[in-house]
Amino acid sequence: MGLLKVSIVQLFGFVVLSGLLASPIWATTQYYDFVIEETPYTRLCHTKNILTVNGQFPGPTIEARKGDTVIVSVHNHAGYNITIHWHGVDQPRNPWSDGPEYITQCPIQPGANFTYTILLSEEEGTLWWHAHSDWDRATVHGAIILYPRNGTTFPFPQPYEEIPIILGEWWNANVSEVIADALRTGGAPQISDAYTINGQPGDLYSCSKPGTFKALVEHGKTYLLRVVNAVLNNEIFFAIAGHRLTVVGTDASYTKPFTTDFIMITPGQTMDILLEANQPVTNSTNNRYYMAAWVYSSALNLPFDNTMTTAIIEYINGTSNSSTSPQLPNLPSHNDTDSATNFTANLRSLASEDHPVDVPQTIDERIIISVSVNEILCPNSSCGGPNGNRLAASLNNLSYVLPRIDVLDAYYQNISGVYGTGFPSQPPFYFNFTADNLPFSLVFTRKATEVRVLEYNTSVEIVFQGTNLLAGENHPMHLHGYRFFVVGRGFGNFDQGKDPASYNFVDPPLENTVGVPKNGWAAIRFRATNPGVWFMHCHFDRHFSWGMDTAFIVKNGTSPQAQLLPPPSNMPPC
Ligand SMILES: *[C@@H]1O[C@H](CO)[C@@H](O)[C@H](O)[C@H]1NC(C)=O
Ligand SMILES: *[C@@H]1O[C@H](CO)[C@@H](O)[C@H](O)[C@H]1NC(C)=O
Ligand SMILES: *[C@@H]1O[C@H](CO)[C@@H](O)[C@H](O)[C@H]1NC(C)=O
Ligand SMILES: *[C@@H]1O[C@H](CO)[C@@H](O)[C@H](O)[C@H]1NC(C)=O
Ligand SMILES: *[C@@H]1O[C@H](CO)[C@@H](O)[C@H](O)[C@H]1NC(C)=O
Ligand SMILES: *[C@@H]1O[C@H](CO)[C@@H](O)[C@H](O)[C@H]1NC(C)=O
Ligand SMILES: *[C@@H]1O[C@H](CO)[C@@H](O)[C@H](O)[C@H]1NC(C)=O
Ligand SMILES: *[C@@H]1O[C@H](CO)[C@@H](O)[C@H](O)[C@H]1NC(C)=O
Ligand SMILES: *[C@@H]1O[C@H](CO)[C@@H](O)[C@H](O)[C@H]1NC(C)=O
Ligand SMILES: *[C@@H]1O[C@H](CO)[C@@H](O)[C@H](O)[C@H]1NC(C)=O
Ligand SMILES: *[C@@H]1O[C@H](CO)[C@@H](O)[C@H](O)[C@H]1NC(C)=O
Ligand SMILES: *[C@@H]1O[C@H](CO)[C@@H](O)[C@H](O)[C@H]1NC(C)=O
Ligand SMILES: [Cu+2]
Repeated sequence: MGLLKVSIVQLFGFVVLSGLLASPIWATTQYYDFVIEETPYTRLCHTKNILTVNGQFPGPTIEARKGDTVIVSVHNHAGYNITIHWHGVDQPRNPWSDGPEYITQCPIQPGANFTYTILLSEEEGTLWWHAHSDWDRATVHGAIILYPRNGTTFPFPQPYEEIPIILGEWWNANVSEVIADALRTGGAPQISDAYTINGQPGDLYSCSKPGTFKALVEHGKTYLLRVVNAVLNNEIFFAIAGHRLTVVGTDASYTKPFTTDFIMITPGQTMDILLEANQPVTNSTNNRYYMAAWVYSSALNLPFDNTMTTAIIEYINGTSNSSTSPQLPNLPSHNDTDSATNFTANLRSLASEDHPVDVPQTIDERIIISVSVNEILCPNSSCGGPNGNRLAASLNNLSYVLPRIDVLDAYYQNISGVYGTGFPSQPPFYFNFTADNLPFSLVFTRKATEVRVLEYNTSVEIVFQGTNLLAGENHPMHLHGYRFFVVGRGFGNFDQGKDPASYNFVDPPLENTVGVPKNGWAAIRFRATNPGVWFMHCHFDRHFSWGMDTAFIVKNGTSPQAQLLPPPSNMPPC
């Protein structure tokens, strides 16, 4: 495709959509209706009402091509406030449709509706959407599949078929009550009862065998697995018995293909994986293979749901023998940090001529953020957390509190008293963040609603520094409105003098969620060219609920193309 042709299209090819948004002529617009409902579902021998979209769990898949626009009308027919987030979509200049409750919008209240405009730009591969209010995303989520633009192809041979793999986490209890109870008592939330693949726990759980997800494959064909980790509180190891996995993309960005026996995926991340159906089908006992997933638990001594979810790959033409169990894959042990680290280190951007990278080589601002699980003092020592205190979590020792009206509205309309702009660019106190034993006095944090303001076009580096306060563990940090290059990761304390020398500026992965290693650090870079209010938070929902969050306000630039779009007329009121 000639450069000249592209620039002509860009010069002359814009059509006006909804009177506001310009869109190139090769792009199309898709429309979806999402009805939020409470729907009875039976899993693990229990029937309960769950929140769904259009009665489905997982919810409907959105399919589009790179650069398209997707319009989703959300109608709330349930008894809950709700919002929807389009996870990993940059939404250029359009934070109005990003979704996080009390950050960019007020919730869609029962009986109300809101129409989201999802502006796709550079994303290509797999993303997902999920509720961004309380823990509603446990059941309100689905895949977003972004095909190459017409006239372009995958940077790998066309797969025969695609298989979505959405990993979820299931409670027999009412999920709203699980988090509400935890926040009331100050203790840790009740752990889940199962993990799910495409909504099903699978054969190894009680009452689950009949519904187990099964993918039929044909010997000799290659399949594209689109894996989404929609689990709430845990990182996951995933593997398929008898097969190796070739990772070709993550977070809607292509990677250099690499072949592995298992993947480690954090909540919020997606992975595109080629599966070659290369096992023989000539005998009757081996035409079915389990795919399986369980937790990678980086923290020592924290209780977690250690069950295993499975689904089945079945070769057609083989003889199915239902009295023989398929083989199980070997998953790394729950505490195998080496395997998790080695896997993650293999993720590299494709960085080809057709998929170049544009890593900021120099930065205007480095922001160092300590990431901690904390306590808040309970005066009567009778809260449910450690030492009779209340569990909390923080970034740079501030535990974020959601305001009563959204930050975007307050910013846009200049309403004072909603948020402060004092989120610090450094941890307020330097200590040996990852030491085995830390003074107890450091474990406390305080609540605040502080954001950080960035000038348009600032080249930013963020170093997330994990700490060993209460429990060192991995934290999947997610930034809205941007994808970022993960230029460095390491264990121990980040060393400003030494560590940047080992950054990868050649082919770092482009992600929207980065796993910050347990008792370690991760460095990301991006250029602040998307004006708006953009949430940043840990994608473990318990940490998110405890305040491991902040937001960036990126100011308007000078040209009209560097400024916020106007708000839609039907923003939900508070
Ligand atoms: C969950 O519990 C809350 C609070 O008790 C209740 O209002 C809600 O209807 C329950 N949700 C479902 C889906 O049953
Ligand atoms: C959506 O809500 C608006 C009020 O904000 C209302 O006028 C409209 O009828 C609603 N549409 C539907 C389909 O419910
Ligand atoms: C994309 O290509 C398909 C088939 O090649 C065609 O049916 C479709 O109309 C094209 N869409 C656009 C927006 O050009
Ligand atoms: C079935 O195929 C597998 C894999 O090739 C082989 O290891 C096994 O021995 C075969 N079993 C029988 C009964 O032929
Ligand atoms: C199915 O497997 C069982 C147990 O391994 C075996 O006894 C039986 O002969 C098999 N049936 C067929 C049709 O292969
Ligand atoms: C990891 O778990 C295994 C048991 O599954 C245990 O033997 C081993 O000591 C653990 N390793 C660490 C570092 O805790
Ligand atoms: C991880 O990678 C290192 C260095 O490549 C290697 O020495 C180690 O054995 C690997 N560990 C695991 C568990 O794969
Ligand atoms: C202890 O204090 C907390 C508030 O800090 C309160 O919620 C709780 O009810 C109190 N418990 C008792 C037993 O007084
Ligand atoms: C920080 O703590 C780690 C782990 O306990 C220890 O190995 C390291 O020596 C400490 N660093 C300093 C500078 O004290
Ligand atoms: C965090 O702030 C609290 C006070 O709000 C203080 O008690 C604590 O020592 C601080 N911890 C760190 C690690 O800075
Ligand atoms: C940013 O630019 C838009 C479009 O020109 C304008 O409406 C808005 O007031 C500007 N400032 C802020 C804070 O959004
Ligand atoms: C629902 O949202 C409205 C508007 O922000 C708020 O006033 C109300 O308290 C919320 N309801 C619940 C149950 O959180
Ligand atoms: Cu976390």
